[in-house]
Amino acid sequence: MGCVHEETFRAMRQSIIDGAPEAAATLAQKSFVLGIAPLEAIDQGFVPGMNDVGEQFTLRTVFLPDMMAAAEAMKAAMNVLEPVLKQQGTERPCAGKVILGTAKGDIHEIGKTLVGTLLTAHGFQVHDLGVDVPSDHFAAAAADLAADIVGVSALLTTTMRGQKAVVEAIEHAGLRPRVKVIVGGAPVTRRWAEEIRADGYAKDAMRAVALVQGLMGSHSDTIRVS
Ligand code: B12
Repeated sequence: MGCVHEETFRAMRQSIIDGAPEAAATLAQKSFVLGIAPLEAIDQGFVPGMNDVGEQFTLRTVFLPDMMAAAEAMKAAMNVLEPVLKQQGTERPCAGKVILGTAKGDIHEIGKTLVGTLLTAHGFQVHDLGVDVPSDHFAAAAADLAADIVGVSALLTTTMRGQKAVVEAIEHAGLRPRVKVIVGGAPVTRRWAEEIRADGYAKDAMRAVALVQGLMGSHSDTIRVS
């Protein structure tokens, strides 16, 4: 027996594969009426569509314009779902300050933005530096805004080294260990995070929230002990 929303999820996935922003936005709206939680729509409907397009790109059965159209459709869906996700965090006391951005040379923003939205929904104050961010900008922002956590996203194997550069920049600025650096993005692994001495890694946005909550916990522990 399939899930009752299986057909809607399939249509969501297809709207991304088709690169159809209007269909994606309409389906996102429809999810509210059907009682599908925004995160469920993202995880089970829209993101599998992005993954499908990515796989087909590797197999050369779709090309760059298709991937761009898919990203536009994803953004259209997120524009509808994001305000609802964020709303959940507005009345909470600030749980911590997080700076987010995509590593230098990398313009993939969807995953990073989703992590930011979920952190906001869980009461964190998020400053999004955008895409293609040089490592020293992360360090400068961390100092200026007195951030607790800096999160660096990388979707290309070639831009992962930008994450290492951020760890080093935060260290050179004398901000470690107070400021924690976390990393993520499709090619990033726990092993890579350990290798570059990042403070944490998460595979998806929900796990990123748990990671940040954990690090904020250990942060106040450190203060208590010292
Ligand atoms: C959409 C897309 C694009 C769009 C981006 C649009 C945009 N505005 O973001 C466009 C078309 C512009 C694009 C361009 C390119 N892309 Co592209 N793209 C993708 C695609 C299909 C989906 C990425 C995505 O949005 N996924 C959905 C989100 C929700 O998932 P996510 O990003 O992984 O994020 C989640 C987690 O990783 C994690 N996370 C993410 N960031 C962070 C940060 C922290 C701190 C934490 C804790 C967690 C975390 O949480 C997120 C939410 O759950 C992927 C394939 C794939 N499946 O990854 C290829 C892919 C990443 N692209 C690829 C390539 C090659 C390119 C180009 C070089 C193509 C070209 N020839 O020009 C360019 C590079 C441009 C550049 N300089 O950055 C390759 C990378 C190969 C590699 N190993 O390096 C991939 C894997 C496709 C493939 N199979 O070959 N791309």
